[in-house]
Amino acid sequence: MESEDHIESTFVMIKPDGVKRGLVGEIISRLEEKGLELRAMKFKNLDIETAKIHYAEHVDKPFYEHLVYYVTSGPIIIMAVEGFNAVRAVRQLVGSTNPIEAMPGSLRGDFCLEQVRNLVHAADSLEAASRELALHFNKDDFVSELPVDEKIE
Ligand code: 3AN
Repeated sequence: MESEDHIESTFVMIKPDGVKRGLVGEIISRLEEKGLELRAMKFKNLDIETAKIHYAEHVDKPFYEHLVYYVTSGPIIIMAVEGFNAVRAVRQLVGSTNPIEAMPGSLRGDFCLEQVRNLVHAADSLEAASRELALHFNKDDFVSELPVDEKIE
């Protein structure tokens, strides 16, 4: 079920092509500039077992093996991102699955051409976000809201 107008947490992954091409800063900036906040972040290599679980819904698709191979082929960044209607907000920033159809101004629209190597993954529903956050993070990976308006003496 899609949520309506409230604070949500969603799962975002910068895929190996995004890391390799040096687009980590750009992607995180887009999220931050939108007003979304990071709650957890890891720089890691994804193991094959976790990649298969993450993409389980695509197990019967012809691109599944290639997708699992690709997403485990180099380091990735995974993030928990929080904000108002975060699931839909991040999907809009990311753009359509096929980068050729993704709108200019979206990350995929601006920075990639191919369907498999499409830069960034973002959960497509609140249910998917909960499932993916639980798959990739532990409870103690999350930070609570920072008092950014207070000076640290
Ligand atoms: P999205 O990442 O936009 O939610 P999904 O969940 O349909 O898209 O697909 C998951 C991933 O599978 C995509 N990010 C892309 O890397 C790959 N993929 C999806 N459709 C295709 C396709 N037709 N050919 C090749 N790869 C695909």
